Amino acid sequence: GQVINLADYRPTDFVLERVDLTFDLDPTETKVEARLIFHRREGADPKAPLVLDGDELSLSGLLFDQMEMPAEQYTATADSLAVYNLPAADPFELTISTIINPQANTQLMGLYRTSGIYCTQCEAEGFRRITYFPDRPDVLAPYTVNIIADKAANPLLLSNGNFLGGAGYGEGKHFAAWFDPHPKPSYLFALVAGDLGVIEDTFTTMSGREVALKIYVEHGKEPRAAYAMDALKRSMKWDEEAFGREYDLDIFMIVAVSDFNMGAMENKGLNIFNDKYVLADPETATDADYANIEAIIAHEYFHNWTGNRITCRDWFQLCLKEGLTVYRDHEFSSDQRSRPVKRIAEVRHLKSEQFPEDAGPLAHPVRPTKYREINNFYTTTVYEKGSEVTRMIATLLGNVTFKKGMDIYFDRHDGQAVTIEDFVKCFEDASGRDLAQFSLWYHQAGTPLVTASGSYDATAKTFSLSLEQMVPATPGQTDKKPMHIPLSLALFGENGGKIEPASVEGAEYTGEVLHLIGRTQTAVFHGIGSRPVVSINRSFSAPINLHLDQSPADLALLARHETDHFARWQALTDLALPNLLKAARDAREGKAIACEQTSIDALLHAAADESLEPAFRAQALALPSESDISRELGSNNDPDAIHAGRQAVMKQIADRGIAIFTGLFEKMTTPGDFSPDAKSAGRRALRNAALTYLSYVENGPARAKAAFDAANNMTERLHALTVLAHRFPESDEAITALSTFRDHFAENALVIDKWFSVQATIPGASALNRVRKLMESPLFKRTNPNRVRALVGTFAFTNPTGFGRADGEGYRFLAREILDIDQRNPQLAARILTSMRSWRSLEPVRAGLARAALTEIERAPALSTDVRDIVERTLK
Ligand code: BAL
Ligand code: ZN
Repeated sequence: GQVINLADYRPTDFVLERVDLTFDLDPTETKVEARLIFHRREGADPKAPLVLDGDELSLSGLLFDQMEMPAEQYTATADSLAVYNLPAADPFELTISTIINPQANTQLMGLYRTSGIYCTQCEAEGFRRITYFPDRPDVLAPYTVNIIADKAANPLLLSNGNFLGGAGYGEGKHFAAWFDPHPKPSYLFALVAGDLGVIEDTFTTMSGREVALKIYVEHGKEPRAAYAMDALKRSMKWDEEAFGREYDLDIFMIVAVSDFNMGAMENKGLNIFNDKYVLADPETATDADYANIEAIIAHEYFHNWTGNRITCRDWFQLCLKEGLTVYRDHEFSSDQRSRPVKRIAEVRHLKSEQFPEDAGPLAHPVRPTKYREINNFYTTTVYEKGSEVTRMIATLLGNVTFKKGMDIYFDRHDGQAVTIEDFVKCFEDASGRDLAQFSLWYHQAGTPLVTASGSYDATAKTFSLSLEQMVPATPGQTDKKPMHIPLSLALFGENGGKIEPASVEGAEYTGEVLHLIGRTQTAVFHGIGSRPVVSINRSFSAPINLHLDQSPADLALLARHETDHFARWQALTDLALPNLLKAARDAREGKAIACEQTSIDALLHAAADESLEPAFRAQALALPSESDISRELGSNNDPDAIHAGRQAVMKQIADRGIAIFTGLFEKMTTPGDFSPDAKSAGRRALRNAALTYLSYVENGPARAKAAFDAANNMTERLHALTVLAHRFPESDEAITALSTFRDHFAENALVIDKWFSVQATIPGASALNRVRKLMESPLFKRTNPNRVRALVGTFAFTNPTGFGRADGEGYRFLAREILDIDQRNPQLAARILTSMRSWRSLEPVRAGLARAALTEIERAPALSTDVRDIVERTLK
């Protein structure tokens, strides 16, 4: 794996005009014939050879314009095919034959087998495992695909685009032909063959065309695809209404498979999904599952315009399609559900996943400039921070101008492979604003820290807000320039009413957005009649860390009166956090832990406030997680102390709020038929939060056990099981509930994943032995990525006291597992290994043990490029 640099980008010497693929499918010996028509690009070196990418391929035939290619005119290796003496200008056809083994493909990249069906995953560089090809996103062509296969085993033969026709093919075989008229890069190629069930529907587009919709799942699972179909139709409608984007083929297909590295894949007209993000029913899916399905169905569908019609010039531009499409799916979910609650969930996710990445050894810009393994750049920085950057453009320009910029983008670049610069230019043209400084968000890694302090002058009736920004150093970037930071900001009076300034000096302040552009800047608000309480970064308008000293009383005022409910939640979090940090420090020193009362009262006030939606109240009650606390502490972290401190704070809140929690637990039921809508989900979330707190007061498993037995939906059942297992792991109630749950759902892989995850997250040093034992269970399947993530991934990512136990055994365990997984599936191994990214912020003993485990991985022979890249960057 050598380093690829953005600066080295240049277009191909040859233009690909057409692709004609024929697959003769066989589990271990699939014959692939690729007929490719090329011509030399105008102005390209007339002597340059054509060099195609391969990966573990062997060439079984090569024709030039249907004639055998002389051996001296090409060289073929497992990872490339170079062809010499090609025409200077005329088009020519190469026919490339390869034989591949889908059954042996455990990497799940290229063409592979899962539960008896054939499927593909080509992004980013999987197509080169199928045939030699210019496997890069700026090579776009229309594809014809012919699939030949045994008819009984594979009644279904699918590929991208529109169905051309099919027929028998002798000896029990049949074939089907597909044509995709939209030029596409190879990473969007897909093929599926096998025997699957289907649910069908139609969608009539805004111009009146009828599109056939099909979702394919394993036989018998059809009813569980109904919600995904509903989400798909809502997504198609929303993209027409919100962005004016219509679907462009006669058919849109989704196939759900059980072995998949990613969440899902946006292949043109034929999305392939991890079945976790398709299948749901009231009995087996949680509210979070429903919300994820809705979001991911939408995300992949939205890629049809942001990703497929307009794609990336090179993989450095990954955020061009991912950041933008995440932004679009966030907007969709916000419109379908509660916008502030969705925003809170987004920010929680960003802070718990992306902020640690940006603060650690794996930090990289949203638009990186170099990589060794592109698979390792499907990160929360590219996706979630990329989405935040798009969101900031909308905040800076306002929604109307933002949409105008999007229209320019769609008009100007349809059918092209473009860059972030092309994208940003559309918004400069729409607004007349210079976005050069703003573009640093794409190029500078690290979470900016904004330090703010306000002072009120009663005589002058002015409020001065001093702001200072600092972008921390990150690997390869030590000198940072000041960024253009849009801070949504408002002032509130002592009575809770909003104060409108007469004018603002020292900073642009338009539409309640303050533009911070200097390293330091002071904004003076005039006409302020009484001391204001300032609310900064409302709706989390910029992905920054904010330091602003506010008194508990001021925060409590915002928690009650902010009109932006995200900011209310932020105020509650800001009230809780110092208590949690202090509790962690006190626990470390063996001191008694006591909470500051204002914070508890504000929290309980929000919990009991019936004018607030239940989903919001549940978010308010979910305190910052243990990893949030360690991120805030920053260094010298002891996971046991953080855990003990947080538990003590929970207990104090529970003791004081017992009446409120008892009331909520009784009242927040959802009688009648199950409905996954956001409102009902909010009631369940609040009821579950109450159950958690009550387990601290009652200190016994009885209530959770009763809730487990009485639950008529997975959200409450799984939560009750979690409370039992996490709070009372040794109790008979927990042990019985875990085995009842396992036996009842043994046939449902997605529920069994949950059963593994609940146990992987039981706090404390004994978790490791539990995980080891679970790996010996007949239900544990090493070849299934969902199962490995559910047990090993969840343990490493979300069990700080179990994984980070003081003797370092958790880290050693992970090292061995990574080496084992890497043999089969490097992408999966590398992803789970990123759970070690914050090792330097541990206290010295644990940090030393973590380093030793990482070093053990680094020294192992025959590491994949994926794992080598992560381990070396993590240790550097
Ligand atoms: N493109 C890979 C999966 C996704 O982000 O949609
Ligand atoms: Zn995506």
